[in-house]
Amino acid sequence: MIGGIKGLSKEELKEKIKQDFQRKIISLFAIDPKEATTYQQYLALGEVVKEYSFERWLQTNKYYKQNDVKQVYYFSIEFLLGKLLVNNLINLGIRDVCREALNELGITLEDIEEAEREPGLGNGGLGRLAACFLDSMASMGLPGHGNGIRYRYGLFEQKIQNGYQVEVPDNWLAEEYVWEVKRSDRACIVKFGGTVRFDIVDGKLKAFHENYEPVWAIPYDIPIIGYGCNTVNTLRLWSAEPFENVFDFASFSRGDYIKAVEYRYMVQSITQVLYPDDTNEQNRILRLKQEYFFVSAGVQSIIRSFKKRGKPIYELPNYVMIQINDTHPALVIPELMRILIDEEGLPWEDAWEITTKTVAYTNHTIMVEALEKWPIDMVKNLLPRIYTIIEEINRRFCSEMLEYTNGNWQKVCNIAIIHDGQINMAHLAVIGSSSVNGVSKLHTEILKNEVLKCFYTLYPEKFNSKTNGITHRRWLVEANPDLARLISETLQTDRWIKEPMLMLRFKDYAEDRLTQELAANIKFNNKVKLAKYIKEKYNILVDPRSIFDVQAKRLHAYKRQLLNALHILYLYNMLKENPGLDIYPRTFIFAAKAAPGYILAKKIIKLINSIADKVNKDPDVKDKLKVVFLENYCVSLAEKIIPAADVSEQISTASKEASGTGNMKFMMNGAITIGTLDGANVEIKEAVGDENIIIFGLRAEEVLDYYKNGGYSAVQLYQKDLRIRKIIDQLIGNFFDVPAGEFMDIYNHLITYNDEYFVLKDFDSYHEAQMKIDKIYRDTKRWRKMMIINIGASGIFSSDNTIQKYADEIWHIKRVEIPD
Ligand code: NBG
Repeated sequence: MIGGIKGLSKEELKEKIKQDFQRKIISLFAIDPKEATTYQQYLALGEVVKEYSFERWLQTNKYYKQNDVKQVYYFSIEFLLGKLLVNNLINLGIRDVCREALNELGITLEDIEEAEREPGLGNGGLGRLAACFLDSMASMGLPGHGNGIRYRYGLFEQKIQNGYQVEVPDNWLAEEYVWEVKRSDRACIVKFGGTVRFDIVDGKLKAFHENYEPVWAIPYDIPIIGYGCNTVNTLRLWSAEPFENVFDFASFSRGDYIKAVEYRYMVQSITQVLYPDDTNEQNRILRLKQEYFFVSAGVQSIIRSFKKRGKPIYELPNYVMIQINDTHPALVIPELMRILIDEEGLPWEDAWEITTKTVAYTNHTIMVEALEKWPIDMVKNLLPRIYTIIEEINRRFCSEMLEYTNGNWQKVCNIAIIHDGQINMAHLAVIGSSSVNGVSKLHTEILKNEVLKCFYTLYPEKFNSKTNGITHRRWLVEANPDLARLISETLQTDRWIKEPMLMLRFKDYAEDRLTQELAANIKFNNKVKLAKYIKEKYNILVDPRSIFDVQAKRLHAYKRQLLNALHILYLYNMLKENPGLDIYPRTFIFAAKAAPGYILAKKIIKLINSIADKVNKDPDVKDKLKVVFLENYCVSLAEKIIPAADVSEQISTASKEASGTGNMKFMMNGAITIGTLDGANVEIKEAVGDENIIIFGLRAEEVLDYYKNGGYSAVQLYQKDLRIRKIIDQLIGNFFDVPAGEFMDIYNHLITYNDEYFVLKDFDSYHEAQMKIDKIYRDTKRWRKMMIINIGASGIFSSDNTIQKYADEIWHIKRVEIPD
C-alpha cells in the first residue's frame, strides 16, 4: 500500500504524488508511464488517491469503535455521487499540489478528470441529496454512513435522435470502478421466498423461515472523504451474488441444471439495474426484491457490528440511527423486528420500542403515483416472514386505533398499513419510526395538513421539517473554482468552505463595483466555456452575451418544461409578427431525462427539439432566440451547465415540488430564479428578499383549492386568450415538421383532460415574469447585485446546515474529531 500523506511539505508531497502515480501505472498495466492512455492515467491516479484516504479511513473506523460513538446509517435506494476524483482531491486538500505534480509530468488534471465515468446510481434529486448528505456528514466530522445498492447498470444514457429520446444502457462497470473496495469478508445472506412455520420452543412462540432461496449480499465500500478533517466515512453498496453451494439446500433437487441456471439468473437480476422512474411506482416484484435485499443486508451488518461492541441489544437506539430516504427502505422496520425477535429472542413489545426509536423517515413527495403500495400476495410470497410481521404491526395498530376512534372502522381503514389488498409503505414508515420529516417548510405543512393529516393528529411530536441542502464543496468549490476563489479573496479567508454561513458576508459586496465586475467576468467566462461545449457537441452557435436561461432537471409534467417551451413558442410568434421587437437575446437551454415509459414526457422532449429546430433556423429571429436541448443530463453535465446560467427556471406547479435542490445549485452559482412559490423556492425568496427573485403563478393554497373545489377550465383559456389559442393550434396543426398527430398527447393533456398542472393558467403571469427578467438584465448593475446576493445567501442552503439539524434534532449525534 502507498503510505499516508500526513506531515509532508508541499514539495515532498508533490514528489510523492509523482512517484506514486508513475509506480501505480507500472504496477497496474506494466507499461511505461509515458505511454499510458488518459484513461489509464485516471485509473492510476484514482488508485493513488483512494489509498491516500485509507489511513484516515482505518483511523475513523477504529475511533468510532473504540469510543462507542453513536452512528447514523442513511438508507437510500439511490446515491447519485457524480465523479469522485476531483472531489476527493479537494477534500484531501491536495488538488493544487496534485495538479502541479501532473503538470511537471506533462499531464493536465482536467484531462484526467474528463476520463472518469460517473456512476449514475440515481434518478435525480433524491439520489443526489443522499450524495450531498454523505459529503456533509464526513466534512463535519459526523459519524454517518450510506447504505445502498451497487447497480450493475445505472440510469440509462440519453441520446437524442431526430428530436426523440433514445435510451442506451449505462454500462458503468465495463471497466473497474476505482473508488470501491470489495469486502467479501463482510457478506450477508438475504433470504427470499419459502414458508414460515410457527412452533412453541421453551414455552415461547417461535417463527421458522424454511425452504427459502438464499442470496449472497456482497458489500462494496466507497470511502467518503471529509473536507479539511480526518474523517472518512463509508458508503456501502450491496451486490447480489448466487450461492455456490445452493444444492446443499433442501429446496433444490440435486443436479437440476435448469433450476441452477434460473437461480443464478434470478440472483443476478436483483442488483442488475436501477429503475429509471422517479415518480411512478409500478409494483414490480424485482423492485421489491431490491428493496428488501439492500435493507436486509444493511440491517444485518449494522447489528453484527453493534454486537461486536458487547453491548446489550436494548442499547441499540443509543448507538445506531437509521434514516430512511423515502419509503423504499421502509422494510427496515419489519426487518429489524425480525432480527430482534427471531434471532435475538426479544419479546414483541421490546423489539417494537427499539425499532421505532432507531428508525426515522423522510418523505420526498406528495405525488400519489409515487407513494409506494405493495400487493399483499407479492409480499407474502416473496417475504413470508416479513409479511407476518407487517401483519402483526398492522393488527396491533388497528386495534389501538379502533379503541381510539370509538370503533370508527372507516377512519381506521384510512390509516391502516394493510388496506384494500395492499400494503401502504408510507403508513408503515410513519407508524414504525420516531421522526417523520418533509424536505422544505411548505412540503412539511402539506404533509401535516393534507397527505398525512391523520397521522399528524395522532403523533404531532414525530413531525418536523428539514429543508434540503446541497454541498457547496461540489457545487461551488469544484464546479465553479473561479467564483470560489473570488469569494475567498473577497472575504479574505476560505473558512466558508468549512462554515458555509460565512458565505452570507459575500452579500455585503453586492454593490461593490469591483466585486460586481469580477463576478460578471467569471459568469461570462463560464458561459463562453459552455458555448464552446455546445458548439463542439451540437454544432450550434450560441452567443455568450445573450441571457442563458436554463431549465435542467428530470422531465415531468409537474415541473412544467411545457410552460417554458410554449412560452418560447409565443416569443417566436411575437418576433414573427414584429421582427423589430425589442427582446434581449436569450438562449434557452434544456436538459432533462424522461422515464422510458413516460409517453407525455417524451413528447415534450420532442416538442422542445421541434421548437429548437424552428427557432434556430429562422433568419427572422436574428439570434434573438436560441433553443438548445443538451442530452444526457447527469451530475457532470450539471457541473458544466449551472455555473454558466443567468436564469434558473424553477416553475413547478405550486405544492408539487417537495423541495428542489437544483434551485439551490443555480442560486449558488449566481443565477436568478424565475419560479413559483413551491418547495424550497419559498425559502430562497426569504433568503434573498423579494427583489432578488422573480416569482409568478398560482400559490399552493390556490392549487389545492382548485383540486378540492374545481373551477379551472383550460378550454375557456384556450377560447379567450388569443396567444394561447395560437400556440395550441400550432401544436396540433402542421406548423411543425413532424408526423400528423405527433403532439396530440400534449394537446389532450392540456385541454381535453384539463391539465392538472395549470400550465395555461400560469401562462400569463409567467410571461410577465419573463419580461421582468428581460428588463432587469439590461440594468447591469442591478443584475450583478442580484447575482451577488444570491451567491452569498446560498450559504443558508449548504447541506452542512441541513445535516446539522438532522444531527441535533433527529439523530442526536455529535461531531467527533478523528485524531491524526
Ligand atoms: C424528490 C422531490 C424533490 C426533492 C428531492 C429530494 C423524489 C421522490 N422526490 O423536490 O421531487 O428535492 O426529492 O428531497 O425523488
